[in-house]
Parts: sequence; C-alpha cells; structure tokens
Amino acid sequence: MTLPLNGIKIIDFTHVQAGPACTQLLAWFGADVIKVERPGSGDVTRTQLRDIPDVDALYFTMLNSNKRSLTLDTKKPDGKKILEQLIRESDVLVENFGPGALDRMGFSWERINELNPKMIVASVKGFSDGHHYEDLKVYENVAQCAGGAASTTGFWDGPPTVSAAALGDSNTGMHLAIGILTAIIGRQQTGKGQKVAVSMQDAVLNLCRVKLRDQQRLDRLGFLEEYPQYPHGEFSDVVPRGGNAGGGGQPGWVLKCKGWETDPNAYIYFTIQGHAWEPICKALGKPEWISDPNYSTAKARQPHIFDIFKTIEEWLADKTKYEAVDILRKFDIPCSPVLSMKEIAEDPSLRASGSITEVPHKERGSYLTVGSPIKFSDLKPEITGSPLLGEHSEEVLAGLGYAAEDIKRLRESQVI
Ligand code: CAO
Repeated sequence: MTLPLNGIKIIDFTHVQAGPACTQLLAWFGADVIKVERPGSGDVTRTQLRDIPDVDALYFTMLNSNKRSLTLDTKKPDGKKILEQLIRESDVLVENFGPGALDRMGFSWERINELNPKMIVASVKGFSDGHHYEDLKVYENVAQCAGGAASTTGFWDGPPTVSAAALGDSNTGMHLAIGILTAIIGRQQTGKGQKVAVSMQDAVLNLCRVKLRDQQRLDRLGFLEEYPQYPHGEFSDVVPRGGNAGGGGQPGWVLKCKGWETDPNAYIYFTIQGHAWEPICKALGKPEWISDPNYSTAKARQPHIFDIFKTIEEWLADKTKYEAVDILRKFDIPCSPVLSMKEIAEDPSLRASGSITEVPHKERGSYLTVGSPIKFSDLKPEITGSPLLGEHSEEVLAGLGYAAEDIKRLRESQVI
C-alpha cells in the first residue's frame, strides 16, 4: 500500500520516549525512519526495565516500531562524515538530546542548514530556548511539575501528583509531529527547511489550559464553583487540586460499584450533564428530584453535590461497573467503567480497531503495543516490530554507496 509519508526520509536521532513517540508515528504513516544509535549500547530503553534477559525491553519495542536501526558513533570523524551524507539526502532530523548536545557534536542548526537548506530539524527539549531553565535536562515527571499538571492534580489534602499518562513525553512527541508535518507543507511553498522545537513544559501547559482559565477566574471571583472546595471549603490564591472533579461545567466523580472493597478498579466515572438531570433522576429512582428546587439546576445541586454522589453510590452498590454503564448509557448519561490495563489489553473493541495490536519481534516473539489512535478512511497503518540494534546498518550504508570492505572497516573501528 502507498502511504502518505512515503518518500520522506527521517534521521531519527531520538531516545527514551518523547522523540521516539514522534518518529514512530511518522513511520506508521510511511516515512523512512532511520534510528541512529550509539554502537554497542543504542537507545537506553533497549535495556531499561527488561522482562526477558538480553532481549530488547518493551519500553523500546513499543516506541520504535516501523523504524530501521543504524548504529553510528557520531563523535568519530568517520561517523560525522556518514551523518553529513545522511543529512544531505534526508528531509527531517529529529532529536531530543540534552541541551547543547547536537551543537557539541558539531551539528548546529546553522551547520545542518548549510549541508541541506531543505532539512527540517525538529527538537524536543525540557524548556524552550531562552527560558531561564533552558539548560536543564528533563524527564516526564519534571515536565508535569513545570507545566502546571502536578500542582493541579491529586487531592486537596495530598501533595502535587503526577499523571500516569505521558503528558511530558509522548504528548510532546505528538506536538512535534504536528510541527514537522506543518514544516513539510511549509517547505512545499518556500523550498526551505526550518527549525521546529517543542518544549515539554509547553506541551504539558497546552493540555493544562483549563487550569490557566481557572487561575484567571479565581483571581477575579475568589472561588471556583465546580471544584469540591465550593462552597464549604476554602480557596487560596492558586488553583487547588480538585480530586476527581469534572474540569468543565459538568460535575462528575469516580463512584464505587459492587466489589470495590476488593477490586481496586470497581468504579465508574459518572458525569451529571445539565440536560441529563431528568434521565439521571429516573435512572436512580428519584423522580421527585426533577422538580425539587434544591436539585433542579446545576447551581442548586452544587452545594450538596457529594450527597447526590452518595445517593448514586447507594444505587450502584449492587451493580458491577459494567452493569451500571449498561443501564446508564440508555439514559444518555456520559459515564465509563474505570478500566484496568489488564482489561484494556484484553478489550475486543480495542483489538478490532487496531488501537491495541500484537506485533512480531525477532527475538522476543510477539508483544502487545498501542497502535495508531488516529483512524483514516483510506489508510490502516501496519505496525511492524522494532528493529534490533544496528539491524539495518549495512543496508543504510550500502544505500549511501559504501562497499562491503568499507563497512567491515567501519565496524572494526566501532564507528558502526
Ligand atoms: N554517537 C555518539 N555520541 C552520542 C550518540 C551517538 N550516536 N548519541 C548520543 N550521543 C551523546 C550526545 O552527543 C551527548 O554527548 P555530550 O553530552 O558529551 O555532548 C551524550 O550522548 C548524552 O546525551 P544526552 O544529554 O541527551 O543524554 P542523557 O542520558 O544525559 O540525558 C535526557 C537524557 C532525556 C535527560 C536528555 O536527553 C534530555 O533532557 N533531553 C531533552 C528532553 C527530553 O526529550 N526528555 C524526555 C526524555 S523521555 O522521558
């Protein structure tokens, strides 16, 4: 099948999660992604959290499918020469090294632009250029703290809390992919490449914009009506942690279902959407609440919202989370069971849509990975296994014109 990004050649100088998530997405959609890795060791995630001795860890395999692997020591003169050749004939270079690493290697933006004015250079850093923390190295949770997610996540009586979702890593990679595709379209108009950068702090902040909304409302009003602190608790001058409260105008909470005493995920998320109040009352067997002025408007309900949630929990006590959702869906109530990773891994709908997919690997056998969350009418990305370290070194070098004896020499001198 011809894929939309066929013909786009990407030098994938990324490691860990943020950069690899970006280039993996582009590889799914047809780009030729050549992962450049240090000889002998490669991306650190190949060995991190291994579940099978001496076999690439799932951390690596789940972020590097559909790529080719070239080992190259880009600090050695011969390695630099090869990288220069690759830059001359590629479209995009993606990197997420620590600040200044690419410059120290001799590949500043100016140098790359000189080698190939059409080249798009895409970078992930912890903080943006010129930021007072621009020199910092950053991992996921650091970004969540810097981007406003941690201070606003968790319960009011506990510490700032990070999310399990990779808001700093994969999320930044997705932002970078949008930037790269935009630069590719821009290049079709101008013929010129450009530098594209996303900082992890900015990418987290972009997902926390409703909290910046709330800060401004709090500054003006002194309270936030949709937070559990309203109206009985206290507000300070910063957006508080709101537990499991809904972030918009729809109150919601995580509610216990049958079996919660022993099953850590026997819960549903229940949303009280304004226009669904009547069906909620009917579903709960509380028709008198429909016209009761203490309950009939969202504003009237808010002061005793937790009493309402308690009543809903009483109704849920003899229903599993699946039974509850099956009833509530008939009343058009936005809700979902809280799903464990085990349930997600086995979910037939996610398998059928390709959002969870089983992929073959040369050494570990098959493994589960997350497939493309983006669905197209004319494109179904085929997810292939991740490459072994240096699996495609000879193939890539032969493509650059290196003869077998040159490749042997480069291997002996540990350039590849
Ligand atoms: N050949 C030769 N040298 C190579 C190489 C190769 N193929 N690939 C990498 N290197 C070198 C780099 O040039 C760098 O050398 P110097 O520091 O001597 O200039 C060195 O390896 C280390 O690179 P690094 O700073 O990126 O790696 P680190 O393990 O110290 O830091 C991380 C890791 C993630 C904290 C840092 O890369 C970073 O802050 N990246 C930007 C933010 C980011 O993407 N973080 C998300 C990571 S996902 O959780």
